[in-house]
Amino acid sequence: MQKKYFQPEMETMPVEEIKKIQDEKLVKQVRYVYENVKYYRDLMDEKGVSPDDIKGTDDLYKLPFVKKDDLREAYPYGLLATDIRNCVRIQSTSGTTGKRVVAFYTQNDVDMWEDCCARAIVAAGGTEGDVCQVCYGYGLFTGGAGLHGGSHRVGCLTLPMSSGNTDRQIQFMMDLNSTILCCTPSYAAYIGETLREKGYKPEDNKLKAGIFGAEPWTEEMRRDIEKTLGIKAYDIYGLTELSGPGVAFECEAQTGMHINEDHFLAEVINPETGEVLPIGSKGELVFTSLDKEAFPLLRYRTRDICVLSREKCSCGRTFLKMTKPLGRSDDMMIIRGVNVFPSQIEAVLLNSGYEANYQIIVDRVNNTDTFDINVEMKQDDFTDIPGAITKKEKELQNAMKAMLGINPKIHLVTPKSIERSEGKAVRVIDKRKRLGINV
Ligand code: DLL
Repeated sequence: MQKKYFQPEMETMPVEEIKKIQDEKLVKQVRYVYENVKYYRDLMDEKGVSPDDIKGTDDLYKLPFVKKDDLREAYPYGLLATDIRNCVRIQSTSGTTGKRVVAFYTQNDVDMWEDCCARAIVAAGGTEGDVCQVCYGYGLFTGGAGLHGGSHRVGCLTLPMSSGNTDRQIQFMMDLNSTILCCTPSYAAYIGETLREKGYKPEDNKLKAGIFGAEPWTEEMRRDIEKTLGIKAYDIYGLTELSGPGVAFECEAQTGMHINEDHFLAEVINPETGEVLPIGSKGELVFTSLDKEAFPLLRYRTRDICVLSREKCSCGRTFLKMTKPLGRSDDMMIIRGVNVFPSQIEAVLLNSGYEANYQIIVDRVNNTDTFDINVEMKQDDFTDIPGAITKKEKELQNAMKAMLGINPKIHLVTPKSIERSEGKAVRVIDKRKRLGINV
């Protein structure tokens, strides 16, 4: 049966009631964190704030911020709030200079996360009659696991494809009549293009909706994907630290993503000063989890820049809306859906005996991100033995792949050929900006 909401009692709750629930949950979550996580206790003690000072969401500003660096410092167990025996899952994302962010989940945490993804699927028109093809990566990345769990909850027939092997994706899509496609927008565009090349028209597939996120994309790209696949394309946002996809999701209005406010409390701050900005201002998105058990986060700085809105939505949902991320307040790049920091690349170069003279060039060609790194050889490495440089490039590529999880194209260039800068070195040239992508 077609449902409009997965959990209507929460998703359409009057705003004053949402605030009341958030007030109550925040008080509990802060006390829980203070009592169970030494790292937080120390941060709060240092700031002179105790759980008694937090009587509701209006007191949120009193709490210290937490950043990715804190997660790194506390790796792997430092922010765990429960006995490891209560945890049933970890997921992970790449972090700066090799240390990954590892997020832990109890069964309740997984249930909450999957509910959030189920809300997104139902908002995109999903029902138990749908065939949901999940081609986000499965494994440590949260995309596959999150949408997979959500699809089960809705009762869709779930195709756990993971990413890649486009011919097989298309074969299953056609033979098993997939109606919902979940993947990164660039992969959706690539699938669309491949279908077209194979001679399929949009009406030849049974797809009706796509749930696309994990990387920046534009309205132009949305229109393009909708046209080539003959679907409605919905945005979905999330981050591993908070659970994964489903922190926010788009509804039929396609005008921003509803934040699952009964689980995640959102603020926007000035990234320079930390000052909390009024709703409607552009700033860095900060999240506080409200009912997580294993890996709760208080005032976590996402580094994603966006604008929040409390305007009434035509879909009937009352949850706050966020715009697409409009950029980042740090230097993280998202390449083929994978988070990459220049510092990781630099670490590999230095560990492999190169100097920090390099340039990263990212572009999007035929809807796929290209990723090239020019690296200067040292004078002694310069050789004209045939194949020697190609061999070194391959070695460096393997080291990069091991660190980043994706394969850049390495170009060893002659010493002193990368332009030196007198100010801040221009390490990254992201040509995707020309496509209007908010990198
Ligand atoms: O990308 C979780 C996810 C999976 C979201 C599948 C949506 C779909 P991480 O790998 O931890 O988690 O990366 C989180 O990706 O801080 C944003 O910068 C970016 N991001 C996520 N969703 C979107 C989106 C997953 N819809 C980081 N638009 C976040 C733009 C997004 N950027």
